[in-house]
Amino acid sequence: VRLGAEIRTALDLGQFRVVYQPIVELPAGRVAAVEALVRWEHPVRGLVSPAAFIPVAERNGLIVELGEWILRTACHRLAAWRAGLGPGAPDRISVNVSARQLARPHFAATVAAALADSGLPASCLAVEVTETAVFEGGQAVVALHELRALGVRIALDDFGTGHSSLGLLQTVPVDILKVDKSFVDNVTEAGRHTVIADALFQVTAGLGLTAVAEGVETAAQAEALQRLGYRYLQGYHFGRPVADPDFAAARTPLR
Ligand code: G
Ligand code: G
Ligand code: MN
Ligand code: NA
Repeated sequence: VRLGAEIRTALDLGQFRVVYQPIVELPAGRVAAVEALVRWEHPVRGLVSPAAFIPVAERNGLIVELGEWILRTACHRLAAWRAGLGPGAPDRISVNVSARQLARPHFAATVAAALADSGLPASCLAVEVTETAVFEGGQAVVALHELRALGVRIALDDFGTGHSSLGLLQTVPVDILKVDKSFVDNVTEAGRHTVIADALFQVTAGLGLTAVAEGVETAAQAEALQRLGYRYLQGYHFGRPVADPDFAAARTPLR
């Protein structure tokens, strides 16, 4: 109840921050992309997790304004890195988008405006959506086609955990599958998770899509995923989400 009203104030007072987590490309360990993740620096409550306030913002509708601010901040940030670091900057930034944002008419126009204002090429942006957000088709899927037409990449987030259906991959425009952490957790052992992580990679590769494994916390997991064919990995093993990642830091990806 309280939190909902406070989100409005927080937007006005500029209490939200965006942090960036590396998505690493094997075998070299280059930071190929970053995922933008929002944080709330609350003056009293301290750092409030998006898991706590994003659902509230979705219910009270403020996710639309907050989401647009995150999108604009992220686009400007990558544009600045490209200007400052040249080829040392990541190729792409990935921004989480809620179902409610995607379902609004003109979402693609909002994205186009954020790209134009920042000067970021559309090919440098990916939007991360959940299976649940696009499961029912409708305006959300229309928006994805419009984003695709702009040149923006589409990533399906938390893949394998939502209203999953591989049939979705036939009806929804998708470029990137983010394989959920739950399949990565036990990927070092023979078992169900490993079989599924293997199968998801095969489907992704067979369809010409890019697979990103999420929540990689150990070198052993990274090694196991690489053996299955995964080239793009994300997780605490490679870097936590931070305000200012060091893209040049030497990496030993599998150690
Ligand atoms: O970053 P963290 O693990 O704390 O995020 C928790 C949840 O909040 C995840 O489901 C993540 O996708 C979501 N989240 C984080 N940042 C954003 C954002 O900018 N927009 C939306 N819609 N969700 C976000
Ligand atoms: O739903 P989504 O995949 O967007 O959520 C990403 C969330 O996962 C973020 O909150 C981020 O902080 C968190 N995260 C990223 N890497 C790891 C990891 O290696 N382990 C754990 N436990 N969480 C992670
Ligand atoms: Mn995500
Ligand atoms: Na995810």
